[in-house]
Amino acid sequence: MAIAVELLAILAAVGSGHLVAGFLAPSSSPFVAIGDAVVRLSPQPVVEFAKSAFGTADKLVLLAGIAVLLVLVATVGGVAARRRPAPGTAVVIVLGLLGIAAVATAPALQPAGLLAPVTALLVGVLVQRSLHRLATAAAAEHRAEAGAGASVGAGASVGAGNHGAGARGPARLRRRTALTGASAAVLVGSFAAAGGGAALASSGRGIADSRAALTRRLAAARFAERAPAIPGSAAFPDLGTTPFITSNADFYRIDVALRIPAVRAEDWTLRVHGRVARELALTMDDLLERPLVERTITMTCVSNTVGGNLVSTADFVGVELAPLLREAGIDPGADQIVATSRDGWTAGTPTATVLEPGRGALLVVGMNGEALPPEHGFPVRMIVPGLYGYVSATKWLTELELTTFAQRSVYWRDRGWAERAPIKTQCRIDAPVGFSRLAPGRVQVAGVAWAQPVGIAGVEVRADDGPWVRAELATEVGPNTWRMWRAELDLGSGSHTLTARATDRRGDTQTAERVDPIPDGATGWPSVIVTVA
Ligand SMILES: Nc1nc2c(c(=O)[nH]1)N[C@H]1C(S)=C(S)[C@@H](COP(=O)(O)O)O[C@H]1N2
Ligand SMILES: [Mo]
Repeated sequence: MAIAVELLAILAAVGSGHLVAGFLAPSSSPFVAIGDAVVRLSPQPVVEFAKSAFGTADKLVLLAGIAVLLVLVATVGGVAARRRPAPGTAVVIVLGLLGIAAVATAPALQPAGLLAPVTALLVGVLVQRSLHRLATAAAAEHRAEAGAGASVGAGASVGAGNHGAGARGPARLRRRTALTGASAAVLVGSFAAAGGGAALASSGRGIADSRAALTRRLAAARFAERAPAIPGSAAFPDLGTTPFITSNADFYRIDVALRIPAVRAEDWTLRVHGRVARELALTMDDLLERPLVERTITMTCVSNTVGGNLVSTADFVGVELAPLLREAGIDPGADQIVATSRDGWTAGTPTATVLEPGRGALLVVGMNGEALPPEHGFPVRMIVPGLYGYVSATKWLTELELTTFAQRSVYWRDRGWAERAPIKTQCRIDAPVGFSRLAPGRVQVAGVAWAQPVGIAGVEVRADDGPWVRAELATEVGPNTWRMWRAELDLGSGSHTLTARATDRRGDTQTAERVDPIPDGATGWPSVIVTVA
């Protein structure tokens, strides 16, 4: 019973905290904030392990892990509180203080946000004390009655025994009923509160209508430049290559945000500051007054392993970043642009790369004909073609600071990743898939290759240690996008390793040397093993 009391108290704390957070500031939910804190404080190898073991499910796994831990702590607290409530109360208070600390140290603290973990602590203590009192009373009644039963057996008068039971019975029933009722109410109330908080966070103060309005606005806008239509010859979907344009639903997603920051387009501002002659503060209206461009760009994550799928292509809509920065008047010594996300995440981009003529760095508002999806950075993100996402593609962008690499470090650099990270030339075999069984004879091999921002000049394929065969390249869409390729190989029966390698327009062929993604991107040739029979 004491364990159930402790569990219910913690559940009530989590639920009420989530509800208040839903009203005020979703990221201030103590449960989520503790998850965020775990991510912040985890040593880099742990975070990397979680990313590789669970992919995008890593967030769910983390929150589930915290839930399991809470159950364990509640059990310990409950056992300690079997006689007196104090040890159980202490456990609730410690957890509550942890929640407050997690919210208070979050990088994007909003002062009102502290109300959620404080509420959680108070509700947790209140529920623990009240239920503990009820449970103790019910248990005392139970013992007293058991004692009365024993004395009946020892020969006390039946009348007296009846009288005793008659007096205690209804009281015991009342206490039991009260305890059961209160427990059920706490249980249902906690889940309702948590659900309500989640609903509020995702819709009440949500961004759906703001996003829809921005999508309509972009559809009606005049464009200075549109992405050309993708020719059918740019991909080989019938051979099993990935579609040229990745749908928003299929676009890879990587970020450390447990909860997607909700910023309405009309509330969004971008501050450009630091080593500039004139600070800028831009609203969405300011941004959309600038020439709108639409470009097809392939984004790549530095964590992509050889053969992996953390690479996707979309038509992005935005405005050129370089002229905007020039208007602010950049100090020539400011070699780094630190871009900050609403949730406090940061990326550092070389200023020179952003200012490079023709680089096409963008502040992005649209993706494949809609406003940015919430998980891809609504309302505004940055994209710099040719750089891995962690040094260039800040989602939920709020701030650009002109500074130096010497002066300021950023999120992933603090965790052992490289300061600068241009995308490495790479390719992937999409067909045949690994471990296929194929009929002997001519086999179609197909895949994608990328070398932003210079583009792909060639791809070669071979079976085992055989001669390299030049692949046929699909129509090029642009140097900042991936390029599909296909080739035919003659395979006899047996097991074969098919290997590919790409050459970029600088004339560099990707190295065979296999290195891990950390610190600045994986290298090595992709290969698949197939069986011909
Ligand atoms: N705010 C924020 N922006 C971020 C990240 C992040 O963790 N937080 N991750 C970056 C990384 S590592 C990559 S690869 C890209 C991925 O963008 P996508 O999720 O839209 O594909 O976003 C970048 N922008
Ligand atoms: Mo990434």
